[in-house]
Amino acid sequence: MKLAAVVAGALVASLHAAAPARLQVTAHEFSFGLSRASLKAGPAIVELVNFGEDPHDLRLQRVGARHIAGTPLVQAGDHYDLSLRLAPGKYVLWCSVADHRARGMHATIVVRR
Ligand SMILES: [Cu+2]
Repeated sequence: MKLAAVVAGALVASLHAAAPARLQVTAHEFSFGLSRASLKAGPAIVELVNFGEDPHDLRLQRVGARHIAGTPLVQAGDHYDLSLRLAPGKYVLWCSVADHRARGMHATIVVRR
C-alpha cells in the first residue's frame, strides 16, 4: 500500500466523520413531517421549515434528559437551522406554540450510536 493512498484515505475518513447528520422537519397545521426517522449520534443540523400559515417552533428533548433544545419562532415560509450534538437515544419533538403539540405537532426520532 502506498503511503499517499493511506493518507488520502484517512483524510477522506476524517472529513466524512466531521459532516453533521441532517434532519429536516416540515411544519404544517398541525403536524410535523420528518425527512428521516433515525440519524447518527454526533453533530447534527435539524432544519425546521414552516410550510404552514402560522408561526411554529421546534422543541427537541432526549427521553430521560433534562435539556430541551429548540429553535426560535419560525414564520410562515421561513426556516431555521438548529445546530446541536445528539447523544444516542430516543427523542421527542414538538411545537411549543399554544396548543399545537396537543393538536398533533409532535414526533419521535431515534439517534443511533
Ligand atoms: Cu406550531
